[in-house]
Parts: sequence; structure tokens; C-alpha cells
Amino acid sequence: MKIDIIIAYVQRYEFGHERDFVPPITGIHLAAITPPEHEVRVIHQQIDKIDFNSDAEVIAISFFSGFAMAAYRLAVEFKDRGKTVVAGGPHVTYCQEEALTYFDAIVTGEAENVWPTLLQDIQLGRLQTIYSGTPCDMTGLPTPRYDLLPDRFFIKKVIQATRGCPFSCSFCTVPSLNPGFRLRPVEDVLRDASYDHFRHWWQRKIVWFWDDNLTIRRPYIKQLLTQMIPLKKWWLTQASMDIAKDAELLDLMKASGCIGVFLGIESFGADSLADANKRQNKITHYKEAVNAIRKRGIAVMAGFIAGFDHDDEQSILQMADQLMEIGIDVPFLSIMTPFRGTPIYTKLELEGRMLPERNWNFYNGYNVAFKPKKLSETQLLQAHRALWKKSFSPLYSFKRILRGIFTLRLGAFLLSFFMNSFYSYKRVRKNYPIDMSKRIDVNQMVRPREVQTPLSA
Ligand code: B12
Ligand code: SF4
Repeated sequence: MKIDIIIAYVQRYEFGHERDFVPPITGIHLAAITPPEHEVRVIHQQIDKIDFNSDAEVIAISFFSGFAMAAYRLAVEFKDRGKTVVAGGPHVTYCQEEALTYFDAIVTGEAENVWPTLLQDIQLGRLQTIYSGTPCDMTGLPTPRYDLLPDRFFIKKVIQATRGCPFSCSFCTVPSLNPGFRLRPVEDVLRDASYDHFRHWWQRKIVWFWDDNLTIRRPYIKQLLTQMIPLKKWWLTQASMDIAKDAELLDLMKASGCIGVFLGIESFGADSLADANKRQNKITHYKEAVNAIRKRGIAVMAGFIAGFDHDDEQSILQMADQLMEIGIDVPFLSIMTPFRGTPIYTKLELEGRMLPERNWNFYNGYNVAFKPKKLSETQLLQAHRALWKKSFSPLYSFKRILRGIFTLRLGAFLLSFFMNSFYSYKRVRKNYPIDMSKRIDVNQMVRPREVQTPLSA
């Protein structure tokens, strides 16, 4: 069969696509685990045009909650053209009933153990509606189909070594979405990291781990990194702040070419961290932890969330200076989003604080989908905008870049330079995150396909 795998997307900034900097791994991984008798294409709606006249028999759509509206529109269009349309990913896992009003079948959880069966069932005309994926044994997973990525992606080597995370932050679905903590054999990871059939040297050089929390199992990560040293790559990952206490690990990260680590710092408020159940973060250690990583020349990227119950306008705006003070190289600034499947969603739902009239477009990380405690919805949105504007002002961005010149290794400096320039350029051009409440064009509700008249995508 011909299969189009589509990664759905809704624009998150006022104009232009978000980036073709680094792709998701989901589509090219799904393509790699597709039995070889099928012909697969991978399309990223973020940068690719959707071909509604595709000759594929099966359309397989993947999406996060924030992109569900786009995915549903695509489903309606493709169903109208007689295609079999299936879906998977975090959103359908938690919103199965809703998803089934658009798709012929859904895969919940991880796909490895059920995807070939689903495809076979289509061929045999016995497609079921729900395929419940189980946590997969990560042994023997194939190399992602990097060959299916368009050259436009600046970085192409996205890779996964582990799945899961032992922590249980209240806003995160990982503990229920990818239960347990599982590892791929080191040799499989090294094989993928060594994949070098890319046109540009930087595409061969840079390896981006899309793991939930790569460094959890210390003996494993140390073995992996020791064996990565001879590959002479530049690599990046997400990790918990506790790595800063492990000098041996940090030295190995440096020796194996680490250029960037993303830490979920989330907040500077002790009460907010407690609400987030972020027990691995200690505010008094932030600066020391960031220093320990930067001392190895590694850039620190970090996520911050606005909209905890203890947040007010001042605490949110203050983060712009606080994150500079602890030495963050690249900040990622989000608004608290109560995704289904998280403790924070359960709490807000119980307290009657969800805003059901706000559709999935409000779940893109930059909008408000619940009633904040100390602020109104608009005040929280405005406070986040103010934080975003201040943090990516040319002055603050330039300061971060400048600091990197003297402290970071080349790859890490280039990362800081590129990302700070990218966001600062958005800031200067007033290309702010979209306020979804003002954008009816992307907000039209998509009705279930039984009552749907075709919409143009
Ligand atoms: C890597 C990652 C990123 C990367 C890459 C993003 C991307 N587009 O892939 C970056 C850092 C850019 C990122 C950003 C964001 N992310 Co993110 N991210 C992840 C992370 C850690 C791993 C995802 C991954 O690649 N896993 C490996 C691949 C192989 O697995 P997979 O994608 O889960 O797919 C498997 C199954 O889900 C299934 N499957 C998936 N799709 C389909 C489709 C079909 C047809 C089938 C059959 C099966 C199937 O099969 C696959 C194999 O088992 C997850 C956490 C997690 N464990 O899922 C969060 C996660 C997906 N991210 C999340 C969020 C919220 C975001 C942001 C909105 C955050 C923000 N505030 O900005 C942004 C969105 C940016 C964007 N433009 O996409 C949430 C999504 C929650 C939800 N319900 O939607 C997650 C689950 C984390 C969380 N907080 O709970 N993210
Ligand atoms: S440490 Fe990160 S991946 Fe783990 S539960 Fe917390 S937010 Fe999720």
C-alpha cells in the first residue's frame, strides 16, 4: 500500500512557519517501522504542502493536542477523497472518543507492537477502531528514515536512545504516555548516530536526542557517551538538573561532544515547584547547576512556565531577569497547559477551572486554556507576552550571545547565537506567538465528519 504519514501543525506565530531547524522524529520513525512491502512518504505540515490529491491509500496522521484542529481538518478532507485515515500520538491517546469521530482507526500509546497489524488489517478489510499500543521493548529498532526528510531541515539527525522518565511532574504526560524507563542497546544508538548520508557537514555532525530524559540511568549513559567519543559528533538532549551534581557525567558529556542540554527549570517560585511536583529542582542550586554545565562549554537551554497558581504578573515578568542571572543561554517560555492525562488537568477539572469553550488551538503552549488563580486569562496571556518580549529583546538576546563567546565551546556558541538571533528576529519583526482568541481563521471548530461539509485546509 502507499502510505502518507503526516505530522499535523497549526501555526504558532503571527506569520511564517515556525522553523525548519529540526524535525520531529515521529514520522521518520513510524516510516522505519512500517513493513517494507509498503511505500511511505513523510510530510511535515509545518513546512510541506499537503497534497490532497495524493495517490496514497492510507493517510496516517500524528499530532499533539495543540495541532488537533489541523489534524481533524486533514482527516475530513482525506475522508472525502475516499482514503483510509488513521492517527496516533499523545492527543488521540487521551481523547480517543473524540478522535474516533474523525479517523477510521487510532493507535493509542506506542505504535511499534500494533502498527504492522493495523496495516495488515486494512489490507484484509478488517480494520478495528482502536489499536492499544503497549510500551515497546526498544531492542532492535531500525534507524529512522532520514532519507525521507526534505533537505530544508537544517538539522536532520534526530535520534532516540531511551523512553520514559521516573519523575512525575504535574503538567507532563510522559509518565503515563511512555511508562517505565526503557533503553535501546548502545550499539543501535551508535549506529543511528553514525548515519552520515546527509548533504551538509552540519547535518552529519549534529545529533539531537529527542529523549524524554536521556541521562536517567547513569551506567547506561556513561557507556553510551564513552563510545560516542570517537564519533566526534556535536549532540544535544533534554535532561534533569541533577546531572549537575555528577562531575564524571558532565566531563563525559563534554568529551563526547555535548553542545546543549535542555533543562525543565519551570519556575523560580518554591510553591510553584511544589505544585509542579518538580522535586528534582532546587532553586538555591539553579545558578550553581547551570554553571557546572556551562563550565564544560555546554549551552544550557531551559523551559519556564507562566501560569502556576502562585504566579502573578510580577513573578512572571521577573523571570526575564532571573533566567539571565542564573546564566541560561536559550530560554523557552510557555504558558501552563493542562493536557489530558496530567495531574494538573485532573486538578483544574475538579476545581471547575477548565475553559471548555477554548478549543485545541489554545493547547499550543502559548495560550491560556484554564482559569488562572491570581490573574484573569487575559492578564496571564499578557504577562507571558511581556516576558517573551523582554526575554527576546535585542539587548537580552545580545547579552546571552556575548556571554557565550567567552564561555561556550564552538558548537554551543553557534547554537546560542542561532537560537537567540532567531527569537530576537521574531521579536524585532513583532512576530509574536499568536493570541488564539483573536484568530477566528484558525479557530473554526471542525465538526465530526458525519455532519461535516468540506473545509479547505
Ligand atoms: C521531542 C519532543 C519535542 C521536540 C520535538 C517536537 C516534535 N514536533 O516532535 C520539541 C522540543 C521541539 C518539542 C516541542 C513541543 N512539545 Co514536545 N515532546 C517531545 C517528547 C519529549 C518526545 C516526543 C518524541 O519524539 N518521541 C519519540 C517518538 C518516536 O515517539 P512519539 O512521537 O510518541 O510517537 C510514538 C507514538 O506516540 C505513536 N504515534 C505517534 N504519532 C502517530 C501516528 C500514527 C498514525 C500512529 C499509528 C502512531 C503514532 O507511535 C510512535 C512510536 O511508538 C514528548 C514526550 C513524549 N514522551 O511523547 C514531548 C511532548 C510530545 N511535547 C509536548 C508539547 C506540549 C510540546 C510543545 C507544545 C511545548 C511548548 N510549550 O511549546 C512544543 C510544540 C512544538 C512543535 N512545533 O511541535 C507534549 C504533548 C502533549 C499533548 N497532549 O499534546 C509532550 C507529550 C510532553 C508533555 N508535556 O506531556 N517537543
Ligand atoms: S522530568 Fe521532564 S519528562 Fe520527566 S516527568 Fe518531569 S517534565 Fe516530564
